[in-house]
Amino acid sequence: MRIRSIWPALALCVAAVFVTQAAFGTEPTLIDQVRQRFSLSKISILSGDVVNYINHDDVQHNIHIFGSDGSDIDRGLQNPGQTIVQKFDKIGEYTVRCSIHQKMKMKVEVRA
Ligand SMILES: [Cu+2]
Repeated sequence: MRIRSIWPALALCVAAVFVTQAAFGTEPTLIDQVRQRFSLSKISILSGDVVNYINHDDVQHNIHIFGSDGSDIDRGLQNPGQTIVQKFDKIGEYTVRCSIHQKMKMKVEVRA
């Protein structure tokens, strides 16, 4: 009797995981900052998707995003070990740069 009563609780847990995944959508895209480079030079994501920029270097970086629509988002200084979580809502082409290291550059295509 006792063992049987655990199944409804387990089913609820599994259901909760699925509901949580549906609420938060897809997993974030991970971009590593290593040896003063972005791990990918170009990505294509859907509007509303999230990109996590993870600083694996022992120096500060910066995430500065320039949109083809003229938008300009500067996320400020990023310390070693710090992750910057950036959501891309608007469809378009973006260039992501580090204002400290000029060679750090990547493209983000955001589509519907
Ligand atoms: Cu940098």
